[in-house]
Amino acid sequence: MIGEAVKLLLRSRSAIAFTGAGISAESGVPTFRDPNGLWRNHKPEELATPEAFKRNPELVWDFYRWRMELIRKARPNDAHLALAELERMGIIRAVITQNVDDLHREAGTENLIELHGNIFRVKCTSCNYSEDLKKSGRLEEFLKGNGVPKCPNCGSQLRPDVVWFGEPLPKEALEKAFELASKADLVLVIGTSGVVYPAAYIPYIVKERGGRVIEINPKGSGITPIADLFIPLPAGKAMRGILD
Ligand code: BJW
Ligand code: ZN
Repeated sequence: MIGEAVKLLLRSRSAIAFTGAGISAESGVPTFRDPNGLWRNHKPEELATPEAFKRNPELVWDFYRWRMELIRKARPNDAHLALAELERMGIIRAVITQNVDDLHREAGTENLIELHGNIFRVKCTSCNYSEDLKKSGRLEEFLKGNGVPKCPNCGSQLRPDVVWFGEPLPKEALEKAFELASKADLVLVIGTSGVVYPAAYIPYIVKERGGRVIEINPKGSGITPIADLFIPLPAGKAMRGILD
């Protein structure tokens, strides 16, 4: 199975990777829809909405501070590192991720498209203020804080710069992702349940244009029915096998 994946990758000319929360599971970052994805008895999908933020911004900020703390301590695993290596080898062109955890960047992936934002960025709910907390050096200060942080520019509430349900994806990132998908002859789909749109269209676009779909996921997903090759293994193990 791994041998077949290697053969397809080596034969491809414009492969891309499409990743979801499962690729970071082995780094200790909980996924959204697996049984351990609960925080204080709330489903993450009930907290990652504009309605939840309006209703209870303190609760949503508690959830994001908890995740930021957890993600900050996480390190890229063999799957993130292997994708960066495949990019350096010229085998994959880009990584399109739904993850907000920055682990692909830390692993060294250069052509990275983040469809759902980045957890280390915040933005104002009123003006166009935005801040990258890793770059500004204010991450510690943020994590120590309580309640809802305020915009230094206008005093309104700040929110995480991530995409919640019902919100549009960043235009440029989505266009670039669709463009790459429409030109790709192979997509390596890793660790996503493939149920959240428009991101989940990506493998379908590749397939529709005659490209191959390789999926790595210990369980089946919304993408499995169109996979040419399904590898039922954890991401780290499968990607180590592919690189060896
Ligand atoms: C392993 C593993 C291991 C475990 N190795 N694998 C078309 C059809 C139907 C609905 C819609 C549609 N178009 C839009 C919608 C509505 C909605 C949607 O998709 N709903 C469906 C759920 C029904 N989409 C939206 O609302 C999107 N916006 C939108 O469409 O806007 C339109 C608009 C246009 C113009 C103006 C206004 C509006 C936005 C979606 C935003 C998603 N946001 C989140 C939160 C991000 C912030 C944060 O992180 O806090 O994104 S929700 C959450 O789901 C997160 C993820 O990126 C996303 C996908 O989840 P993912 O990554 O697949 O994780 P899991 O947990 O589901 O799966 C993990 C997988 O890993 C599993 O399969 C495991 O088996 C596997 N795994 N261990 C490999 N070791
Ligand atoms: Zn502001």
